[in-house]
Amino acid sequence: MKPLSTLLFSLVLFAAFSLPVASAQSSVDTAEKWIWSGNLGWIDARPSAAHGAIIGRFYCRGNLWVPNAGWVSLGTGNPANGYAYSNATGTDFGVNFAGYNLDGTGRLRGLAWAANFGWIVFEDQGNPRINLSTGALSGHVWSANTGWITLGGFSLSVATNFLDNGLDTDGDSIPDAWERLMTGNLTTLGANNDADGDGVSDYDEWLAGTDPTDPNDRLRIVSFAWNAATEIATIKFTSNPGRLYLVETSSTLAAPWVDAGLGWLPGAASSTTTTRMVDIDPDALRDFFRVRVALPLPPP
Ligand SMILES: [Ca+2]
Ligand SMILES: [Ca+2]
Ligand SMILES: [Ca+2]
Ligand SMILES: [Ca+2]
Repeated sequence: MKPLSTLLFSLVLFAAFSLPVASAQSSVDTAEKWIWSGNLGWIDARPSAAHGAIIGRFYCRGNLWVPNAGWVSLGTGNPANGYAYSNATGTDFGVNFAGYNLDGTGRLRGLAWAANFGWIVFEDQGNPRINLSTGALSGHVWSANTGWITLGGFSLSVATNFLDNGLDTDGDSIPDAWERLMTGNLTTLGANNDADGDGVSDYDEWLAGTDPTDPNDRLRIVSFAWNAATEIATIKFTSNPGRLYLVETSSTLAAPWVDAGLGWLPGAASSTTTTRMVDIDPDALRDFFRVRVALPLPPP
């Protein structure tokens, strides 16, 4: 029988050189995939399509590769509550997409695990974040053993091409994470359901980021006013900082709808409504307005 120390050494070697379990395709761009650590050097966020990082709309998974120090896991890919890692136990750890900053960037918060140098903390001081227009990551994360690690900001950068929606085990096209977050189960919401009876399907409420259990929350224009002298209209609509909106106009409800001039814009941070001003065509007998919504960085 081998002495215990030899067995332990073998196990450590095995852990250091074994590939982690492959998951879905990495979301990280093949060219913009580099993270910098003063002590570790360049870190590869997409060492391969199968083993690279997957940045999620709810939680992250996949891995980073440190040439000098091995694999870093962004999470188990299966948070216990279905939508966010608790980071309270060693089996329920990972990096979550945790809301939005005032500048509209998405917040990455939680714990990543490096087999060879321990926990990496995604926290408020370093403010690791995602630009929802470009997918670029920025900010810093902290490792007690190796110091600050920088996401972007140097000669090379790291960006995600999409935000992963995670599992859809019941096949209704509504991410299971959102179903569990909103209702605690997978059965209340369904592709052709309207659980709260507000006239907007559960699936469309997912796209709009509105509450599928609240009949008073749906995508709608809340108020509209216009100034005849300045020919400017003020339009206010329900919004979510995690969605993009396009105000469109038409002179007749039957005509093609066109961009009212603002382009796609994010929902206001820390608010359930967005207010914008648009020019009115002074020659038109009438103008109609509508608001469209889309998910930023949609999965391929
Ligand atoms: Ca589902
Ligand atoms: Ca469902
Ligand atoms: Ca509804
Ligand atoms: Ca609703």
